[in-house]
Amino acid sequence: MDLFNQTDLFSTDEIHKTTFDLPGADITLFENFFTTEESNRLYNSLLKHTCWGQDAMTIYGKKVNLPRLTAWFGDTDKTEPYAAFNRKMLPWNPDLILIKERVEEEVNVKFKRCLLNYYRDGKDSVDWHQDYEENQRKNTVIGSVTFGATRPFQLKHVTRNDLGRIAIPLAHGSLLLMQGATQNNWKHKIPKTTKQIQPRINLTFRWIE
Ligand SMILES: O=C(O)CCC(=O)C(=O)O
Ligand SMILES: [Mn+2]
Repeated sequence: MDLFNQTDLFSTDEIHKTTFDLPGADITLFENFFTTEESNRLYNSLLKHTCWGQDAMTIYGKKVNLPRLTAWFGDTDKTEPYAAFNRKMLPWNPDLILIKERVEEEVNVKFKRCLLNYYRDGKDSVDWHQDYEENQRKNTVIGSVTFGATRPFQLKHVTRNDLGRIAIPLAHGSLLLMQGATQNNWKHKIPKTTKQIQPRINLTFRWIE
């Protein structure tokens, strides 16, 4: 299935790097970080071979399913608390090792784990949040890789409303690096949309225990 072939005559598979000048953030986008051919293969393979699970959150004593499917991978098979839920962490597989090593070439860290999110359609989303625990957010690295539909990655500063919202479109084969104190100063989300869109897979590589 080649759903995400670029049809634009002028587009190429060249990596395009953009840095965002936002206060208290260190964010770089690499478009075409993976070629269209690699991205199509990885999208299909991850979609088919990942053991996708339905996590839930408890809100006011009521169990509510997260609006997306997830899977955790990492260095060990320790359980990882996430969104008030314990999901088993699965060992790395060849697709994830390939992606992880390519991302690691751009940053001076070795990632310890990765959260996969599968957004089946426009109703799937992730609400405003910051990554990592509160006491860890001042110096972190997140490597966020997208395959499938382009969705806007919205950012808003934790305290400064005057800065407004920023939306970075994360396209098939892109890498978004968030470093330094980004998680401490900015929240992010993937909003829902009523548009008919293709599914999307996002991988966030993390390095703190
Ligand atoms: O899907 C995305 O681009 C973001 C996912 C995310 O923020 C998370 O899993 O923490
Ligand atoms: Mn996040």
